[in-house]
Amino acid sequence: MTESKHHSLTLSFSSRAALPSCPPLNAYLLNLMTIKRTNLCLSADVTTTSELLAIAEELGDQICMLKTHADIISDFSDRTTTQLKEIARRKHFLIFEDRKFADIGSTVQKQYSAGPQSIAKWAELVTVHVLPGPAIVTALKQAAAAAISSYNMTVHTEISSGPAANDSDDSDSYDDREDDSETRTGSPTQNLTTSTTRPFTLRNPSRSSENSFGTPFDENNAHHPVGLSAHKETRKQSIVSISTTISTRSEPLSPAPTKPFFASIPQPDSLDDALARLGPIPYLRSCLLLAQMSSASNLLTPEYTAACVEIARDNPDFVLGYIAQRSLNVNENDNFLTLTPGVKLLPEGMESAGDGLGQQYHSPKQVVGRDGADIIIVGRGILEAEDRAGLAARYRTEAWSAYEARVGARP
Ligand code: BMP
Repeated sequence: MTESKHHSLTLSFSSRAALPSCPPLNAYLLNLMTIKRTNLCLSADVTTTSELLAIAEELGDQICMLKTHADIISDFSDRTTTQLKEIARRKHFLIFEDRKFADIGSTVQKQYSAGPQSIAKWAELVTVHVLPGPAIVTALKQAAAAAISSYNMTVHTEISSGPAANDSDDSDSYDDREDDSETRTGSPTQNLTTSTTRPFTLRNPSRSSENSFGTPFDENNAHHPVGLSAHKETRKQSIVSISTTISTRSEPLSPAPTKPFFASIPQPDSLDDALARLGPIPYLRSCLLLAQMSSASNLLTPEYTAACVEIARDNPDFVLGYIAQRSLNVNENDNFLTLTPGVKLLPEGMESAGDGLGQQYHSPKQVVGRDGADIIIVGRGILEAEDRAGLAARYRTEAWSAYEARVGARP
């Protein structure tokens, strides 16, 4: 009797995105992959900002994700991430910092959000070892929420000035003063007793309102233009009340996508049209649990992997999936993504290969078709090639064909 396959192995990426329980970043990524027809993640293991940006620019159209190791970039700075994000926005790929957090909750929060890398600011995804226990995930989730609320906000400030509503304790209305001749600077909600003959004008209202809070009004001095007192005795008293309102409103720079946002466009007119409908990369954060490693004789035992799966199931709103060598979706509700490193185009008939440093490689067809990977992670197979774009295209085609064959999609 043949064992039936888990639905995540047979459903298309867009159908998985449309499942009601699929979190927004997962759904966005699955739809992005569908639109761009790529399940290739480039492992951009380069050591300078210029190399990183050049490779992102050159290969950005071919990938769904770019993986970084920020700590190997010798001139890493804010400029690195600002420019990388600009390329990611233009070429539509997620950024994934392969940080492999493995410390106590309090420390990983700082490693994630602070320091020269400030990863939470720029990487949609990070990798996590669950060795310290489940709190590493909940701590990062908390820090991610804090980062989203502090960085994904734009603050609109509106400043308005005008006569205060209850400014009627004098027979001289605001309009009545049209013939006043002094130019005055008001301060917020202050009653100015003046005796002037010139129109009352609020000079540079925005500056005034920003700067004058907390500045006590000195009736005899600061706001009285030179010569004002000379008129005091000759003109009637009038009360001027200026009210300055400063209101601020915060709203997300990038709102979370609402679902289902792809179901309605199964046959978009063009790539650009489909990407435009999908919308910009949402300001969301998730992590990937290192459940299995590609290196020979690693110590991630099956029990350890099973514990990872439990932690993922407890945090589906923050765990996008696994770094693993095969799909770990077993339960009915499992819809985690499987990202597999250790991938190389192998000569016909060759089952596996290594790099002499413990890395073990399998082909895109093996990992996607046979083992259920959703995304292949490829570094040196592309980076060390003469023709990087050509090799990226080959990895992309092989992995995408293996996916289509797996889900029974028409090419
Ligand atoms: P390459 O394709 O050049 O072997 O690079 C693989 C990349 O994936 C490296 O950046 C490595 O850190 C990462 N990686 C891996 O190889 N195996 C794992 O189990 C987990 C990883 O993150």
